[in-house]
Amino acid sequence: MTEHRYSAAHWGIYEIDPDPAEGRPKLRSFSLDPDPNPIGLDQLDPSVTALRIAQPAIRESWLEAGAGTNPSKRGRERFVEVDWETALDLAAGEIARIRAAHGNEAIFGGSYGWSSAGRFHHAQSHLHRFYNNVGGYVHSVDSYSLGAARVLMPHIAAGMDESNVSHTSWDVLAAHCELFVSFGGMPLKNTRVSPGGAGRHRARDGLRRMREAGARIVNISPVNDSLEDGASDEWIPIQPNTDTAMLLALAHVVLNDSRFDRSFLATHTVGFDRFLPYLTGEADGIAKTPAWAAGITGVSAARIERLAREMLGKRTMLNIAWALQRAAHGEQPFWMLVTLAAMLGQIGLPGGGYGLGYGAMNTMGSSHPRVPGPTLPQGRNAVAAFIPVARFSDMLLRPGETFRYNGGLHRYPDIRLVHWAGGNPFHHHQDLNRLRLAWEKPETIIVHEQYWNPVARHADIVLPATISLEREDLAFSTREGYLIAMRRAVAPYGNARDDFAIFSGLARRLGVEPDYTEGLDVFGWLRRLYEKNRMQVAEAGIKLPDFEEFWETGFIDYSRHDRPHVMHADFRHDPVSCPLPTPSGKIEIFSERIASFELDDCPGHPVWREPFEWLGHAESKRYPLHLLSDQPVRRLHSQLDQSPSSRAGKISGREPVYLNPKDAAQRGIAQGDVVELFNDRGRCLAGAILSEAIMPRVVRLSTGAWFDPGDDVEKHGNPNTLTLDRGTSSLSQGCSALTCLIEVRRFTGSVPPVSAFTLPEIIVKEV
Ligand SMILES: Nc1nc2c(c(=O)[nH]1)N[C@H]1C(S)=C(S)[C@@H](COP(=O)(O)OP(=O)(O)OC[C@H]3O[C@@H](n4cnc5c(=O)[nH]c(N)nc54)[C@H](O)[C@@H]3O)O[C@H]1N2
Ligand SMILES: Nc1nc2c(c(=O)[nH]1)N[C@H]1C(S)=C(S)[C@@H](COP(=O)(O)OP(=O)(O)OC[C@H]3O[C@@H](n4cnc5c(=O)[nH]c(N)nc54)[C@H](O)[C@@H]3O)O[C@H]1N2
Ligand SMILES: [Mo]
Repeated sequence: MTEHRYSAAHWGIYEIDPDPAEGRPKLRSFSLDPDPNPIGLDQLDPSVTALRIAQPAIRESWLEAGAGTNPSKRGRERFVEVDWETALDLAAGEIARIRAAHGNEAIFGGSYGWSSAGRFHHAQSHLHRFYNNVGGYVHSVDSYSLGAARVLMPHIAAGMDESNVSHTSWDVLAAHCELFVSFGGMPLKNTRVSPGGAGRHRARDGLRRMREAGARIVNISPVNDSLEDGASDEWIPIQPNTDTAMLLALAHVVLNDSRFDRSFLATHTVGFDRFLPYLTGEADGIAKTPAWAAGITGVSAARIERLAREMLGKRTMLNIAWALQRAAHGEQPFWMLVTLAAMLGQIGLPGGGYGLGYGAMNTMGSSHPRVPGPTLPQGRNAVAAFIPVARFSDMLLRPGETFRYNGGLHRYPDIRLVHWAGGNPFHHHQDLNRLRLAWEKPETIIVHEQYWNPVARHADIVLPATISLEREDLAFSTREGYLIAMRRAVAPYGNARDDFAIFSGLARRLGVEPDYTEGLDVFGWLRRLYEKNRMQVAEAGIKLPDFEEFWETGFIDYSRHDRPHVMHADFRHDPVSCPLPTPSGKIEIFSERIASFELDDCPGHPVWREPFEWLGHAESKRYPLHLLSDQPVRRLHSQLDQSPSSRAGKISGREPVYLNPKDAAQRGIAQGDVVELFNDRGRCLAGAILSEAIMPRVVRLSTGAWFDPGDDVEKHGNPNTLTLDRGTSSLSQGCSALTCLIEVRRFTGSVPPVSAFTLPEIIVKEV
């Protein structure tokens, strides 16, 4: 019998070819995946491995002159390789020193990031578990993905963790949906991933089946290529960040249509009457009519009116991309989408209602059962101080200052030590020039990384971590249908260690190793996590094999328990016995709780507020283009940017920027030119692609090119050189990266070479 060997990544499941042809194992796509994702096939490519970190390394002047020396040289200085004993002694010594001198409140362990798939070797979980054993750490809440929605949605309908795994399944949509209207489209490129491991990629087929069954699909977005394969029947271009105005106008038409039926509002929602005077204009003198919205959105009044009337006559699913809440006042489009769906009265009906992110992950639309997965216990954090995750630079730059968050008033802690494992702030954070200044504040920065990427280069103590193909693990993602036995494919690179081993070494030095490891090795943990999960799954009525059998077989396939699913069906059927987890148990069109926070920038019902920057803004005279920094097609964030498939998409080695031909012509820019994107926050280079798929005055530069700062310009095309680092609102303090004005010009100087994929200078000490 051939042995089955699998590995999993966020982007899919891969089979490890046991018969290596080239001296290293080959990865194949999972044979049960109808639409496999090629992103992960390059994981062992020599060009990827060439950037691996082989040995612990210390920033030179930190090593020579001690913590806090020359912090402005972070990211610009040489490293000195040291052995593991030295590196762990130095790191543990710093942790002990900072704790003794300033307390655990001076340690930031928020460590946001996607890390790798695998429930045991999850880098952040280990970091949190380790620090919880030594007195705690300052943590972060929410995510860059869903900063505004995570805070808003529990007040008005249901939290995002619940929502993400309870979307109406594609089979139901195919059978019942007649009109699928998506704000921000349905970008298949994004459905390639699920956190923890995508199983069968289902969105392409889901869309196809819905179309074949006759549904009309409408894409409301500044870009038209978001419904691949020409799957949208209509593209309605809209000015970025103005969707709330369009949603209000759609609601205005619905309100005045004879078919408008208030019965669902009466039984399943609260607060419509408090919102109504705002919608009609009685409250502020501005009726939110299609004519009003046309002036803001650029969508004609007639088009808005026609669409609203069509919604009233059809089984309609209203969908929204997460990107819309990653913007100034990002709560509003989500709140208004739910409000409009409630007015249409189809929430909880098959194929109708609302969706928050079909097109953000593979998860949405799954009909796989909802079973629990294995989780590594993290323990309890003794430190209460926290930040909303995207306020990281603010925290470092403004210790002691207060910030508002979800109705509370909090204070930024004074951070001396930053410890990161499994995330890349020089990928995910906004306004990277500002981050670089903030990054000078801590005395010590410890980073566990696999690759010499921007965050490793900006650290003081660099600890090399293994990749998932070098370890054994369990992969699971809710409603992805699988539990995977992840097998080791290759030996660790150089002297890289698992994060578990690294933290065990630190725990030993700090006297807490038995608490941290509980005396178990990797297989001891895998067995324990599996057995606990097996019991939980048994409670859900599904019997799993014992660990040995599971490990031999390679995976558990839950798909024989698949069932069609309709979001909010129970609530619709009986709102009293199946209430929503909101204060009223109903959908809150007016939220007493949010109103009680008395926030100027987020009142008690959905409103249109001008974004901090947008095409209707006075500032757009200086910076006349709106920058969309969306998720990249060819990689996950910054992961595998050095791979052949990511590099194949570059132009003169730089990330492509999409421009409308009209905007390009005005600026004398031709296809393939190296261009410079700039605003007051920064400048970066990129390679121009001219495309009618992007509306005039909008440009698109995807995230993920490894940050490559030159003397005065970022050379590689990282959009966070330009983005705005400001909280979405004082309710949620989310990331507002999608609110960003810029200008573009042809680059005329001599083009500096990209250095992102060149190793930093490393001093190798003879042992
Ligand atoms: N402008 C703009 N910015 C954005 C966004 C946007 O839309 N526009 N989107 C935001 C969103 S939604 C997100 S989620 C963030 C993503 O931001 P991140 O999640 O921080 O980005 P990744 O590139 O996935 O970073 C993961 C890092 O972990 C490392 N890693 C992987 N596995 C392991 C491991 O096992 N151990 C250790 N020690 N390290 C490991 C990888 O090498 C990589 O450097 O970006 C945000 N930033
Ligand atoms: N291949 C790949 N897939 C990924 C990721 C990745 O890095 N690579 N990242 C994953 C992660 S962490 C997340 S959180 C999700 C994110 O999922 P999303 O946030 O939904 O993804 P984006 O690609 O940023 O944006 C989706 C679409 O919204 C459009 N859009 C932007 N602003 C506006 C606006 O103001 N109005 C309208 N109407 N449309 C707008 C964008 O142009 C884009 O087409 O994707 C996940 N999927
Ligand atoms: Mo995300």
